Amino acid sequence: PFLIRLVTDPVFLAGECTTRFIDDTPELFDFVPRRDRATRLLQYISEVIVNGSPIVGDKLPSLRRTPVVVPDLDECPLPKGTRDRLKELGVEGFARWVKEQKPLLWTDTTMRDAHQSLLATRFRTFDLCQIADAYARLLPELFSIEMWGGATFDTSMRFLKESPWKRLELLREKIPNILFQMLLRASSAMGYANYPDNLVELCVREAADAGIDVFRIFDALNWTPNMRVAMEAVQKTDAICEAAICYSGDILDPARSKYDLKYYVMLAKELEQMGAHILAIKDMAGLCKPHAAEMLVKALRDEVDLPIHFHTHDTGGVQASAILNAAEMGLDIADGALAAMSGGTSQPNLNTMVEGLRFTPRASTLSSEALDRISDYWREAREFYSAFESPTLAAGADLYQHEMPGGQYTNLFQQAHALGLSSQWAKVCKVYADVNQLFGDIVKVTPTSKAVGDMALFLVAHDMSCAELMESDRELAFPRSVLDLLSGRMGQVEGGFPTKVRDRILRDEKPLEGRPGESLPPADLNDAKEKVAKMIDREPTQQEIVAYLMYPQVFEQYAAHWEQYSDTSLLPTPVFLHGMDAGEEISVVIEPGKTLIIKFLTVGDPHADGTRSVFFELNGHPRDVTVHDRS
Ligand code: BTN
Ligand code: 3PY
Ligand code: ZN
Repeated sequence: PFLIRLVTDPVFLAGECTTRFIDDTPELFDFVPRRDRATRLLQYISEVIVNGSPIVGDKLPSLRRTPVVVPDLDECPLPKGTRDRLKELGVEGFARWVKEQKPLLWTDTTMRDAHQSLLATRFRTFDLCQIADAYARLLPELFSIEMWGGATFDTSMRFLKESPWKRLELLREKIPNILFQMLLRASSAMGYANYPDNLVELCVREAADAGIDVFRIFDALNWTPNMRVAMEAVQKTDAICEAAICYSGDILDPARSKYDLKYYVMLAKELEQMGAHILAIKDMAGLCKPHAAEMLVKALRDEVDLPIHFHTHDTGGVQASAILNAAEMGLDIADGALAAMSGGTSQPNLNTMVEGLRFTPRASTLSSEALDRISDYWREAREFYSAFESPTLAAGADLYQHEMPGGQYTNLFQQAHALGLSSQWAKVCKVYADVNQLFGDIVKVTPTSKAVGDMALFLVAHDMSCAELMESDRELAFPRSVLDLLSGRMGQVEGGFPTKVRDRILRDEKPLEGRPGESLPPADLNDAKEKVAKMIDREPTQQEIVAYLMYPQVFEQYAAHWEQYSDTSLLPTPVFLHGMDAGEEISVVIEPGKTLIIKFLTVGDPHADGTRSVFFELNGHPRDVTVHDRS
């Protein structure tokens, strides 16, 4: 039987074998031979051709199937950038350098927040890497590239079946000269719940080792005790600790006194005391109006010694003004997204803001030509993801009532749509605002925004108002996120949640006292290591252990996908999402020097057992794959 298995082993047949073939292929001696990468990739492509991809579902096909041509920059030297400067000056010296700069400095969020807010975080490493070299060579004056954290960690494994760590490694290789920035949800790290302190520390250490230079840390309730563990962990590395105040309410409105100017100044001073190197204003919902931004930056300039970095979303359409006004008041760094990925729930347009400041004292040395050239790439690559675009969904002035974060706005609409509630979208927004008041007017950003959104959908689906909820004592199965929020598992709010509301929702459950991280048992790293080893059949890396501990089920499914299909992140995006057209041919580099030429021929008629054969040419040789037709 060994000989028979050998001559039918696909690696052997595909000519992929080397002289170490027998040593490297112990599974030949198992009764179920493990299939080689080419076969597993063909299996994946066949599944998508016959049954469609689960992440696309019944969404419309992409606008684009052909690869995007990228600029050839071989002749272009690799200039020194902010990362070289950080290495040269150290963190403190670098922060001083930032403050001394006349030009407004810029962070490009296209690789993280922009696609998180516009395309449900679906951009794949494959497409990010294509343009990475152009960033390194053409935009060395950028302050930083935000390319990690937030929802990318979860989404890359859950939907894209690719490793967030590998993304960081590949981009780092291609862009050695510009600072890389990530968004860290303080004690929730890259997740939706508070994690044990040792796991938060490990996340930070691994991310810094893998190449993150700037950690933007926020707590979803602006509760500073919940930021300390993450901040101190960053301070133990060579990376920059950028601590964020999350902006809520309206400092211009005297009637909204909970989040007034004094509140933000106090918070900023506290973060400075806690050792922040940079202060971020994180305006996740785009509420910090042009004159509010001016007032806030001016006050913070006067009261705090740190460089100030402003992040906003253009959901309401007027936020470029907020940035330009803040620049007048001495803002040091601003976030924007490249033109083709800007606007709406994403960041304001970096290309036109840079041009808007040309010939002023805050003018940047960034090349507008380079920005436009790279934006052209994003415009074309975005067409691969048209299945994930939201319908036109402009916010009205009600944005300032419901205060929904940019990343959540399109997402919650999709969730409402899935529940058959999209025709009641205005009501969902109204109830979202009511729920916020019911909970005591809280800061809403991941994960607290998710709790408010889940509660709003829950109430609309039950056709119930906040008042009716409070009047009735009917037992209801509230969303998990709502229970987590009101029980204190996401951290505490200054002054606590309104007692009546908390009791109505938690009933007999006793809320948590103090900081959740204090009462959570430490993550058991050895146990995790053993479990992951079983899933992936080898000794796991620390990065894989972190991924598993943050998202146990997602990681398990991700590992199962790899076992079944190998590394599908190597496939071009249209193939990954939508399969191939008959007659189409692609080449897939599975490792340096090893390329698969895959040509899809046709799908056969169904067999009696419900399977179909899918016919390919692989490196010129006929191959067929059997899949169950579930369509
Ligand atoms: C924010 O609150 O500022 C951003 C919200 C991020 C939403 C992410 S996208 C994927 C995941 N699914 C959700 O429903 N929420 C998160
Ligand atoms: C995230 O946590 O992912 C955010 O973008 C918050 O604004
Ligand atoms: Zn954001």
